[in-house]
Amino acid sequence: MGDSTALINQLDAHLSLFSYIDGYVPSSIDPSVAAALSSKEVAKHQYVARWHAHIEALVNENEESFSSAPQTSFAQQLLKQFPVKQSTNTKMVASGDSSPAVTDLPQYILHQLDNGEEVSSLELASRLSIDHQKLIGAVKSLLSHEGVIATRDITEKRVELTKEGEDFVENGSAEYRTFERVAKEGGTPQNEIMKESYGKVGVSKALAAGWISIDKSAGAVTVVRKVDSAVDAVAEQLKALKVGDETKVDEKSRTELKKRKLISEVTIKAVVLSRGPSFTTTLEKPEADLTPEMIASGSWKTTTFKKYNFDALGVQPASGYLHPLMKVRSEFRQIFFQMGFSEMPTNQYVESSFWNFDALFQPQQHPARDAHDTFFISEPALSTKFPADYLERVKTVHSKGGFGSDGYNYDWKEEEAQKNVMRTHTTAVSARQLYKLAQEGFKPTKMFSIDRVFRNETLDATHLAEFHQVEGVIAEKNLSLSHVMGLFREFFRKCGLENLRFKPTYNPYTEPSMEIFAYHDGLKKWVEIGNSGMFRPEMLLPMGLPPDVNVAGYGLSLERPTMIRYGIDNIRDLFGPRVKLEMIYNNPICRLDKKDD
Ligand code: FB9
Repeated sequence: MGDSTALINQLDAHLSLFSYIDGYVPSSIDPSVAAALSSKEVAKHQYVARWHAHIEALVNENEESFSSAPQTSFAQQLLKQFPVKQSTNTKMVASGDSSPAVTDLPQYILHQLDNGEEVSSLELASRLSIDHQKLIGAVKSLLSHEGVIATRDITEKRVELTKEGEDFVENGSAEYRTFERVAKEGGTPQNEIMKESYGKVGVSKALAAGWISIDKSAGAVTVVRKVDSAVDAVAEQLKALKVGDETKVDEKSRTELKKRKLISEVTIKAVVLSRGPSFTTTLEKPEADLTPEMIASGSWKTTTFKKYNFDALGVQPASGYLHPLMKVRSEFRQIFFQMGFSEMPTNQYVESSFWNFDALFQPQQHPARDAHDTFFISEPALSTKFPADYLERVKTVHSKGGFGSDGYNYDWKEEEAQKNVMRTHTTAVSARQLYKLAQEGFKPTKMFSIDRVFRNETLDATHLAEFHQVEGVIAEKNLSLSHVMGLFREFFRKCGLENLRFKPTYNPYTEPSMEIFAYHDGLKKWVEIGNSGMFRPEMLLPMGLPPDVNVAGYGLSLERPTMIRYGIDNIRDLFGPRVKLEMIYNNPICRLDKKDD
């Protein structure tokens, strides 16, 4: 990566630290650096683009906001990297001094045009030895005064020195430096010279110029001088071109310099200026604001107001951004609401083992219930408030069975159920809501939840210790598996997934249970998109739900669809301290049902 690109990235990063209005103070060299950057380079970088447009706007508006601006250290770095383009005999502005002579550039231009002749912006800039872009800035602010001046776009081919050309001007051409050294040392071992950055080209060019020769007589191959003195014509030519004195260098030499990548031809966009239909040399500063006094006095009728610059960049509103996960969440919420689901309250991460496991008929010795999978809370360690009668029924169905079930036939302990945990699934919330539904009197219900769940799992590229579970619960009399499969099809169709397959699986709280797979056209493979099942009667009947009511549940994550939707393959780039804010700022809108292009 070229160092200029590196520095542009650095500039972009540097500028990204500032929201414009109250942050960044442009320095006096900003306009020059802005001018030095090609629009192609600028366009690639959001903050450089915003800075560039801002500098341009400021230059057009009132250039004094730069002349006084201090040269920030970053500016100095920039300048080293982006030496200001040398137009004909212009003095370097890097040293922070803006062009001393003309303070009011627009006024100066009007005086130049007062003689009725046309003049090119390049000509004016060289006359004033100021940066051409600076002059263009003043022209633009003059153009904001209707009809005062007229401009005609022109392009001019200009020769510019490349970095190496600049170096030759600075330190002499490679061949001349070679000759100098050989002359000073009275002969130099060739391999010594070759170590120099200018060595290889220097020797071949100095040989070609007849300034040196190779002496193989003594052991080491030595380069010796062949002439008493030499003139560094190349450096002279480059100096002439640098100050725009192109006449001093004939076509042949110019071609040679181009071939040696010491100069490059650039096309400069410029304008020819002339008097406009309502030309005047006395510009009255257009009013920017319409004041109550103007209205009261009626002076607004004769006052010229500054034209609104609708191209001016507005103040980037400091706005919030939705994290992609939240965008996908709102997609799922819309789909659930469209399908008549109501949202369950999930604002409690800490759950008792009773609601997280026991209520779901998950036995107390189930592996998921030990600290390897579940985060247990040390303070407050226990919950003690449970609906006593319901707890009894849960105890019974676990230990002895009932409702046609054998149960697990073990000694169910209330103290185990009291242990607080970070909920491992939002199915705990479903259990609470189903119990509430039973207590309030059953009615057909569809509920969903989307929120964080916590599992003490081994971390890898797709697993963190927490993820967002999306869960749907459907409770209806005589609800069958086919109903549910139909509903899953409709749900995932709205997620843009048409081709589903169901694979039997096991969950402690559902029987039958199914994993859901979908063929993902983008990934060209079958993807596991969720898990589901019919909640067991041992879970539902102790709650007091009518025996003919069946309840289906299904769940998936938010992270997986988001990673697929946004092409993120490591969950740490989606969630957590490593997330790049840019990803948050620039991630596109999420339309689950739209085929990702
Ligand atoms: O999200 C998952 N996969 C998925 C979902 C959508 C999707 O959309 C694409 C844009 C098109 C792509 C992929 N999974 C569930 C499947 C797998 O990723 C799985 O490996 C990981 N699962 C998580 C649990 O990991 C331990 C995802 C998470 C999950 C699994 C099960 C449930 C919820 C989340 C459940 C349940 C359930 C079952 C019965 C009754 C009630 C709830």
